[in-house]
Amino acid sequence: MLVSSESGVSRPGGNLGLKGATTSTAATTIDVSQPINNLAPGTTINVGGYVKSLLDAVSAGTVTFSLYFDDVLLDQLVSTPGTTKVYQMLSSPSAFVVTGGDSHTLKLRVEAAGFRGAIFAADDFYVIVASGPGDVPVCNPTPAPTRACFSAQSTNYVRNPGFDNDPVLDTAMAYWSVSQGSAYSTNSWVWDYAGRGGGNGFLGFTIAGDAGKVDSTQFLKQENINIPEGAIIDIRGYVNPRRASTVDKPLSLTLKFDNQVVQSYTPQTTGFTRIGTTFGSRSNTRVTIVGSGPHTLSLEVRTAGVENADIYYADDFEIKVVSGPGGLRLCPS
Ligand SMILES: [Ca+2]
Ligand SMILES: [Ca+2]
Repeated sequence: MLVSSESGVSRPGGNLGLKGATTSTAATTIDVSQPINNLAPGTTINVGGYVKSLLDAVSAGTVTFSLYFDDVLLDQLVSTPGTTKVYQMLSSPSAFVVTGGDSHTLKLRVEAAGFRGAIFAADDFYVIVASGPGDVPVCNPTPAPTRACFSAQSTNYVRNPGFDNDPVLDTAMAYWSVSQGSAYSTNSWVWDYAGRGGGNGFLGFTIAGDAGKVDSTQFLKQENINIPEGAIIDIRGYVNPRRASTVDKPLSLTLKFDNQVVQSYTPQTTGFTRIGTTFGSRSNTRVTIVGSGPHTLSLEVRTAGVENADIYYADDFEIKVVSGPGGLRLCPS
């Protein structure tokens, strides 16, 4: 394994992070350690740091991170496809009491197998004294990051994601809203053949005549999505453009979360395709939640030049939290 300090992997608030890469797919282990001196026995400390797997989400490989203080295993994290490229906290489960002499070692062990190339990044390690020997309080104490887990909804954060009838609101457009430029028909709505694989999906279409050719954008939105600031999400939906985009008849479909563009798609063909963040081989980055919310998912579809026609279908939106604020790992479900 080759490790180096690089700028591209730093957590926010710094310039560099540690990056590790393998030169073969063979199983390999690397220890990254630092001597920690002048900690007397009986001192109580909080220990932690942040790590992320850099594997592709489709990789069969795994990375295991283990955090040690004086060879005591404090925490361990095994990468999953759902959390790759997301920094997560590795930390002591509770304040740790130092034993032995005054000289100690903080160690991160990284074990990887089955993948060649960049496999991990690590940053922002800490050893913070909570109390001195004999529980003597610390003058001007520094708060340590708390090791809570984040209780994400196990279900999709998008309500009525497939445009099925909502039993409470009794409409297939429950929780969704539409606004649009003048070329779009106000009858753009859920249709029972516009779904992915059949069934219900949203259909946007233009009105007849020259008015239907006007350069117009339709906004399909779901508001009131509550996810805390700093959490990281995967977001996706499926869209089916009903024509290819051309110079004189442009068509583009843009998925956004609040003001962040997740992905913009200019179709060269028809048919359902996924639009969103990293899934499989897609390289789009995940979305970090900005602001306290509530938040808005939107699909913006711009069309021009084609009247009285189906422009696109949309279906099966999904938002899943992959990390809580501050790199909190998800609570076991
Ligand atoms: Ca850094
Ligand atoms: Ca559907």
